[in-house]
Amino acid sequence: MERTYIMVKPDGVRRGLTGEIISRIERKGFKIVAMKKMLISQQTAETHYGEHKGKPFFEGLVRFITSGPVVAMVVEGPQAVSEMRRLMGATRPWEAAPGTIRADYATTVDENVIHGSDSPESAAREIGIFFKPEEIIG
Ligand code: YYY
Ligand code: MG
Repeated sequence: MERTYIMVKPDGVRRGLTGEIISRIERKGFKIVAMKKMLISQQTAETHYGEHKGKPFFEGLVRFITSGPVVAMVVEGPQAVSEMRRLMGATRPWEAAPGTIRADYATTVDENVIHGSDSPESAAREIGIFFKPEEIIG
């Protein structure tokens, strides 16, 4: 069993796509073991996206991810990290495979609806940023 950090980004929440995304995760057979709607602070956003600090899109990314509520989740299942990345599709929606969340619901890289951890190590780090251990109910 593996856990990953998934987040419906502010564009997805604004557009009313949260339910659709939750449905896809549940239909797949993965378990949502923690979930909350929240506003991310500037500082938390910079920590979460720390690997991108210094890149040209960093400031815009932090502004976007703090622009409205997100729905944060911990998703559990076999190969949850790579499987959720597969369900999400490529970062650039025009490169995402048809039927993936980003292919179906996004057109631009800066507003691509969903975040998912890119490795088990990132997942552990990101889950620790957004959830206390007691908020995760397996
Ligand atoms: O993990 P993933 O979200 O698929 O992509 P990352 O390369 O980690 O980039 C994080 C986030 O940054 C991406 O989802 C959108 C944004 N971004 C951007 O706005 N412009 C880029 N050229 C690259 C990434
Ligand atoms: Mg990433």
